Amino acid sequence: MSRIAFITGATSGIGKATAEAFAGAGIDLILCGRRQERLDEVALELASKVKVTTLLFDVRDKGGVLAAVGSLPDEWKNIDILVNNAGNAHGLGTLDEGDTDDWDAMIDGNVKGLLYVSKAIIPLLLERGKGHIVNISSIAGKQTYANGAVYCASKAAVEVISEGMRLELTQHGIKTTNVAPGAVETEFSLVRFKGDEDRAEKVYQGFDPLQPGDIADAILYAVNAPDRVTIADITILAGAQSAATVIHRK
Ligand code: NDP
Ligand code: 8X3
Repeated sequence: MSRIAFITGATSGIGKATAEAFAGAGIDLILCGRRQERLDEVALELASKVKVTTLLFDVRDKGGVLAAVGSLPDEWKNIDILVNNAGNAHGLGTLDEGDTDDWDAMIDGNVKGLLYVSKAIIPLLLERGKGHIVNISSIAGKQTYANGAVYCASKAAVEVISEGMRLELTQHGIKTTNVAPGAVETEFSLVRFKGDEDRAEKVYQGFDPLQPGDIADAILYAVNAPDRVTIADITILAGAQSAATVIHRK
C-alpha cells in the first residue's frame, strides 16, 4: 500500500529533493510552501510517478496552517510521514546588533511554525496509530557559532522538540527522526544574506558541499527502516567539514 508524506518547504533545496526521493519510492506527496508557482512546478515534475497535491501556507500563520491541513480531502488525511523541513536563517549578526525582525522570522518559522504544523498533523497520526515525523534540525542545533546564536537556538529547539515528540509518540506507534545536516548547497545562504548572490556563493566555495539529495537519501533511509528500528538522530556533514564552522577549503 502506498504511503502519503506531508513535506513543508517543498519548493526548494532539501524539501524538494525529499519530494523527488519519495516520489521515486512510490510515496504520494502533499507539498507545502509559500510559492504556488514553485509548488506547481514540483508537482508537475512528480505527478507521473505518484499522486501529488499542494498546500500554500506560511508555517508562521497558525490559523493558515490549521485551515490548510483542514482543507485536505479525507483520502489525503491518511498521512504516514510528516517532514518538518520549512525553515531558514535570516541574517548573520551579533546579539547587540542583530535585526529583531530576523530573529522573529527564525523563531516564528523554524520553531513555532514547526510546532503549528506538528499540532495540526499529530492528531491524524494518532487516529491511525502509526506514522513517522522527520524534523530537519542542523549541525547548528548541536554547535553554536558566533553571529548565529538565534538561528542556532532555533535549531537547538528543533532538537529538543524531536526528543519530546519521541517521548510522547513512540508509545502510539509514531516514530521521530531528527536530521542535522551540515553545509548543504541550497537557497539557504541566498535567503540568509537577503539575495546577495556573491556572498551566498562564497559559503560553498573551495570544497564540495552537501547536495540536497544527500539529505533526502538519509530521510528516505529513516522512513524505510523496518518497524523494529527507529533512526533517532542523523548528523550529516560535508566530506570536508569537521564541525559547524570548520570547513577545510582548498
Ligand atoms: P531553502 O531556502 O532552499 O528551502 C527552504 C524551504 O523552506 C523553502 O521551500 C521555503 O519555501 C520554505 N520556507 C521557509 N520559510 C517558510 C515559511 N515561513 N513558511 C513556509 N515555508 C517556508 O533551504 P534548505 O533546503 O537548505 O532548508 C531546508 C531546511 O534545512 C531548513 O529548516 C534549514 O534550516 C535546514 N538546514 C539547511 C542547511 C543548509 O546548509 N542548507 C543545513 C542544516 C539545516 P517557500 O519560500 O516557498 O515558502
Ligand atoms: C545550516 C548550516 O552551519 O550554516 O543549518 O548553520 S549552518
